[in-house]
Amino acid sequence: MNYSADGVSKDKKTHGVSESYKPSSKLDENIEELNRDGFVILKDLFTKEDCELAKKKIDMIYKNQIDEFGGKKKLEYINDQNVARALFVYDDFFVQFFNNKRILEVLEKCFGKKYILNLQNSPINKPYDAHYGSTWHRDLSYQHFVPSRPVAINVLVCLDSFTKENGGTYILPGSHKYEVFPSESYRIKNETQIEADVGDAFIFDSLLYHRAGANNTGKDRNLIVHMYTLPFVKQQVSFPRMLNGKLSENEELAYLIGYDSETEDSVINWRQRRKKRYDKQ
Ligand SMILES: O=C(O)CCC(=O)C(=O)O
Ligand SMILES: [Fe+2]
Repeated sequence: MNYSADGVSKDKKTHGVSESYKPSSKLDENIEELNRDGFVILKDLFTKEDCELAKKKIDMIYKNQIDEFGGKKKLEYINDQNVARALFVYDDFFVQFFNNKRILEVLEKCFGKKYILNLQNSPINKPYDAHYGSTWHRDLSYQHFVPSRPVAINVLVCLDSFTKENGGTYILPGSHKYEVFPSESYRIKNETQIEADVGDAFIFDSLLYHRAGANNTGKDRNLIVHMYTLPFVKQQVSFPRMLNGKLSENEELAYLIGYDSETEDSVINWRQRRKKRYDKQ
């Protein structure tokens, strides 16, 4: 934008402003929102059919995980009921949700080329019921530093629409930029509820304070929660060790799953991995 001598821009929308951000694509606009407000919503990434099928499959995976752990009571004992974890390890149908081109292009703008999937879980937001996500938190628990660039980014895929009635996620916009959790009066004044449609992705900086809303409908609110991180952050569970070589054929997907950022068991193994990289060059 050009400025006249008195600093008034040609379109007369600013004066005294000599620096402004100029997005050159829709993607740049998304990144601007994500950086400044800490969140952005991408519309229509997944079909209704795939979202419906995902819900059925999540139900089956969750039942399987209840059995794995020895029953529902035991999950309740550790306060981990109503969440299915590591979905794509149980069914590779779920790869498409974290390996989506439009999501990855946002992530690459934020992280550069090197980042991994840290988790893929599905909390099942039951009517009139709270879970670990219903109180204010950051997805990097206990962290109070704020980095100059994102270390972790969440992508929530809406399998049901997020509405005021069914408890769409509440956020505190811009809170990823501040170390300390704000006061109650600030929270009440500034909390904003996310509304989105089936198939949308709600993307936010993992340091943004958020909570699930109260579900006051008779139906579950389903979603898939992803967190992606720079590779030095440990995964919630080790996908490479769970998969044991599965899904490692495609190099980019393998990197995303974390095959290249595991801690090695020995110096020999560490050097073998490094050798493979040199062999390729
Ligand atoms: O259910 C939601 O809207 C948010 C869930 C959440 O914050 C989490 O799983 O960490
Ligand atoms: Fe969360």
